Amino acid sequence: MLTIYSDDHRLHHGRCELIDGKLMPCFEMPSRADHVLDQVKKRKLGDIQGPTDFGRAPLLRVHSADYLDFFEGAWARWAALGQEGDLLPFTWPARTLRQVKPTGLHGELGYYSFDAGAPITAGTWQAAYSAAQVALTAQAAIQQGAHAAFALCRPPGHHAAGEVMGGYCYLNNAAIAAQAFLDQGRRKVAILDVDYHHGNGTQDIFYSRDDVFFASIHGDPQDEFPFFLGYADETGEGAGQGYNINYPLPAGSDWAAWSAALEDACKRIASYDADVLVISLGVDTFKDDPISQFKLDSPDYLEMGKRIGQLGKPTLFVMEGGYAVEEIGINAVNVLEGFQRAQSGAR
Ligand code: OKP
Ligand code: ZN
Repeated sequence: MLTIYSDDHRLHHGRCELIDGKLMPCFEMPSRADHVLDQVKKRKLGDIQGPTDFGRAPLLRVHSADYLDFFEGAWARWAALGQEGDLLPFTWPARTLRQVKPTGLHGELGYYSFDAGAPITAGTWQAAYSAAQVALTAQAAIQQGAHAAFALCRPPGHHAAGEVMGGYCYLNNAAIAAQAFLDQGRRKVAILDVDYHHGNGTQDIFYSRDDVFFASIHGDPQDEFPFFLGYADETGEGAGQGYNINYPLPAGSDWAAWSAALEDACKRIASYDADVLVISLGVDTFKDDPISQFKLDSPDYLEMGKRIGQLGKPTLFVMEGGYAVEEIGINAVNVLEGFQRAQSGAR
């Protein structure tokens, strides 16, 4: 399987995040991608190539021009104020406030974000832009005939909506790739989000559409980030009614519970009859993940990949979360190897 990777991810290195009332070093750190790349090499998954630059046009199919312009220019505005620390939002237009877009930096940042978990640093735009190109390059490989490809994206993307950053995410790599498939002639795309956290951004982007089926298996938002989306009664709206499915699972869920949700999701994806499959591949479902509450073990990821492979669809894997840094590579590559085993078994 081809892997697409860019060193540009290193340009994004947030300093800290607020966890349990304490400022902690960001869990979403550059070494995450290093560990995944190491395993890709060590286990000889296949070729590793850099991204092609497809420009802004495919990003604009998912994100607004105003949002992209703000994100690209935000650091320069912050630096012009003499600031060197990370740029972080701290006020949002919640209920009782107006959905106005202020002209000042902090107001605009609050307007374009939903939490304080997505710090903007000097290199964040370039890293996120390159991650989106990584996803698009892997997507192009599938469009050109590859059965599968791995987009080793960092920063992740599935919490980012059309005009909102948050949850370590800025540009929705999986959504941008899914939209590119449609723009290049595919008629139906299924996105399966296996990250521990609900893919609220992806859901929102495609919620009223029937050309993208979205399924997400995640920690119950009653008690888990992102709290305000990801419930089982969110099934799509308008033309998108019936094309969104959420599987919120309780803390402590193990492979038995998780794989039952996967089985249902796979049956739904099969009956949707997608032309192509995009996997939002987070491995923060791992038992030792420092910010998550599921109990999957490393061999379970082989099974996960195998079940996904049995769908028999051209499949784009897009890296999302996973914070048990030592194991993230093992677990992510287990999914990819499991997928490949299912392919060779089918032939
Ligand atoms: C990004 B991805 C934990 C706070 C967690 C944000 C989590 C973002 C996860 N106390 N805050 O889906 O892996
Ligand atoms: Zn996650």
